Amino acid sequence: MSNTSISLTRFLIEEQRADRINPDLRLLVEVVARACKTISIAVGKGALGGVLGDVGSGSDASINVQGEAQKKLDVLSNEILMEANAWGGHLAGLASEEMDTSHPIPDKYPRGNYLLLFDPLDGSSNIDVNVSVGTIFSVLRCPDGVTNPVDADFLQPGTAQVAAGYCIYGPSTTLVLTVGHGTHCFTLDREVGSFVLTARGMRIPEETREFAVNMSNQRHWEPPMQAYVGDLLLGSEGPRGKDFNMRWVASMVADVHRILTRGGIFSYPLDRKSADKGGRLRLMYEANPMSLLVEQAGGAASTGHQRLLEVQPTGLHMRVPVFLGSKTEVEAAVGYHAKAG
Ligand code: AFP
Repeated sequence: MSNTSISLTRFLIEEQRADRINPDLRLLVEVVARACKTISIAVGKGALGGVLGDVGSGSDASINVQGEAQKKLDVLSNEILMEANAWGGHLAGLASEEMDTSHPIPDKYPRGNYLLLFDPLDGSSNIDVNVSVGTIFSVLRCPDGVTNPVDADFLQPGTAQVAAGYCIYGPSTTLVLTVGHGTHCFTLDREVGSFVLTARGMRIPEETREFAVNMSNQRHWEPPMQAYVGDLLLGSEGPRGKDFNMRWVASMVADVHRILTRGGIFSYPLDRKSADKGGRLRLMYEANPMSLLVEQAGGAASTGHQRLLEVQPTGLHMRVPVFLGSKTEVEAAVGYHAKAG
């Protein structure tokens, strides 16, 4: 680490001096970042830490509110984030993708003005195969006058987020953060134990030749998505007039990180398999925080029909179709949906 490098702590203090965040939000981000360092250590130990695999098996398997088998690291990461955020006095309540309902801060601690939502370990199908996973988080204001928040208090559109970010546990551990004034990237210096600013004001290239989608769902997609991806695959011989490449990690953090770094479009559209649920990805824990980060980096995010950040949530675990990334390409995908009505 050079003498001129900017730690996350320094970055946040400077944001506070510039009146872009207050001390409580600064503390909140620091506490989440510290929890992510602990999760990073657990993820990094892999099989040596005894944390791979599912919680229970067969009829004893632990199933979360999403109907998915819980991994040991899902549970551990959730516990780390819950414990780290309980006592600081900056939060009024928490909600996690792994828990059925929201949790107010326990009575024995002071309560603050913020609500924190998180997906403790996104991409958990990749844990056991040593592929990047990550933590995603979103911060909302607790409604005025509410001291004991319930689920309904969390149901605010993505435009109401005051901060959002993710931490990716890959070859390096990287925290990507917005407090509403650009999207910034910090890399964990493992020897020092500190996040260091490595990209200020990330910008997603407007044009791209790269798309990310789970192609195995193709036959289940609706006609506009079929038409859109069909034209991408035709490449230079089709109406788009250029060849496209495809990438799919199945960890949203990894796919979005690539897009924030070099452009691209990420999509998880509505398909016949997930139509009754409204989509595959969770609005409050995945789509909203990622959409804010992407918009703050000059990209766009849509359901195909509506700006994602303007979707009014109807439940904590609501799901939505997602198209996000390079602006021109997201607009192209939305165009196919508009044409189909
Ligand atoms: P898990 O955390 O259950 O593995 O889900 C990951 C995820 O929500 C998102 O990170 C991926 O982009 C997407 O699901 C992968 O979905 P498919 O497994 O259907 O490709």
